[in-house]
Amino acid sequence: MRLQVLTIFPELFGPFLGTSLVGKAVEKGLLEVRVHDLRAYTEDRHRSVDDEPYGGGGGMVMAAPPWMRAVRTVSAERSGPAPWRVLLTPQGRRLDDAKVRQLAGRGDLVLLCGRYEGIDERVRLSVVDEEISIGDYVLSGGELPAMVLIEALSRQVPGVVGQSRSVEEDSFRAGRLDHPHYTRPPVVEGMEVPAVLLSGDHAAIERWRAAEALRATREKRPDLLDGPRAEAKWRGDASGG
Ligand code: 4HQ
Repeated sequence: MRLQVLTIFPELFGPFLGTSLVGKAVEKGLLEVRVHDLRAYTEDRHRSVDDEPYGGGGGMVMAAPPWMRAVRTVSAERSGPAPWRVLLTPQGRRLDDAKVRQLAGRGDLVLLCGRYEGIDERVRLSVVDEEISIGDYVLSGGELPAMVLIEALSRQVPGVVGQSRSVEEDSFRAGRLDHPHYTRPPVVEGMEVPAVLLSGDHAAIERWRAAEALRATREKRPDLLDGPRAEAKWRGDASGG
């Protein structure tokens, strides 16, 4: 999978793209990420990317021309199908597991990371295919949302997540939360590991984990178990996400 990022803070991505599972995916060539400095697409002496909002009010708005040039340039760099262009914004559809998988299947992506009060609306109208939000809170830029998306996408790329923990087993894939985990030491401040996990009875361990996953979901995220989407999922409908 190939991702391109447009930002005025490309330096934010360095350590992230070189570390842990994402770092390994990039190293192995399973994931290709190119980070572009939006300022490279400005044409004035000061390389300015923002301006005052029409209609007045506080804050600054990112001007359209550098974005238009940047998105069109990086989108046309390779022959073949045009990349899918995603704007990170609280106005977008909330990211979830189904959306991550859908985006992972779209092939190349261009991620637009805005700053300030946002980007001139005409950028969205002309060079954005989809708006994505990582949640209902306000950040100062789209860079962290882009990293959230990149990390989630990387886990969908075949070969990135080792066989020790299959992507198919992942929490949410099954529409429920994960079961609790334990490791050594056997006693921590008086709290013991559930005996079944030490029993060596793998069938019993699987039953316990399934029951605990269901219990945790009922207790912490009942919304995952009820409603039309969850019902469709248990029936195995495509619409169930
Ligand atoms: N932003 N999910 C970029 C967000 C956000 C979010 C705020 C995006 C500021 C300029 N993006 N603008 N939440 O809070 O994606």
